Amino acid sequence: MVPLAPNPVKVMLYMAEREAMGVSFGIEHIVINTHKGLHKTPEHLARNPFGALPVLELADGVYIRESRAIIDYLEDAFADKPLFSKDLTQRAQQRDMERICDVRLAEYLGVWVHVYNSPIGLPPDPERAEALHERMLPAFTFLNDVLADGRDFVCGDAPSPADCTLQAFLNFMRFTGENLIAPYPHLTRWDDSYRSRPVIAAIIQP
Ligand SMILES: N[C@@H](CCC(=O)N[C@@H](CS)C(=O)NCC(=O)O)C(=O)O
Repeated sequence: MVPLAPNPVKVMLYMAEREAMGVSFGIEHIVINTHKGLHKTPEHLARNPFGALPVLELADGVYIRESRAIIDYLEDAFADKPLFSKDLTQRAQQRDMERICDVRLAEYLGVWVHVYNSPIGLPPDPERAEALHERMLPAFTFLNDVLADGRDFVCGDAPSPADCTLQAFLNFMRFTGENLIAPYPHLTRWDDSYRSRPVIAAIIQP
């Protein structure tokens, strides 16, 4: 994992949420420094041929290479005190919201960071940044509307993986020095309050 990249951070936030609930994973964290290109070494490509992070290695040597699949595995393997609700409808809503955060926001935001002001020094592309920003506007508006009722978390009064996905990518956005959510007061309130919780503040940048 790497403490800055959003997909590893998403899993780290998820694990922190569960650990705060008393779950003990006993999983060793290994940091792969992407600045130094260590995610493209033969050693890491053997774990994940796409050269991406995070990766979870299971006890039998199987690798899980997608952040959401890692979260789902940890939900199933450590089933006591899950982060997804046991209520069928609520669980479906939480999954729905997590996918919306990922597919309608995170996928664009992750690229936007690198073309706007890349923390690893990739060349800026203002035109592409603007086009990606436009793609994110419906998700920003949707999330701002959802949070307008003053709820503490994306899906109501308890944290869910949707909060982890959303926060991991907003945290990544902050490395650019730009704040795309400034026009969205309810989203901003959620962002401030979610990341100031000690369990989360211990992982992400202040
Ligand atoms: N869909 C994958 C995306 C993984 C991904 O793109 N991770 C980034 C870090 S946030 C990465 O390793 N990028 C380096 C690369 O792909 O070369 C997931 O959800 O885990």
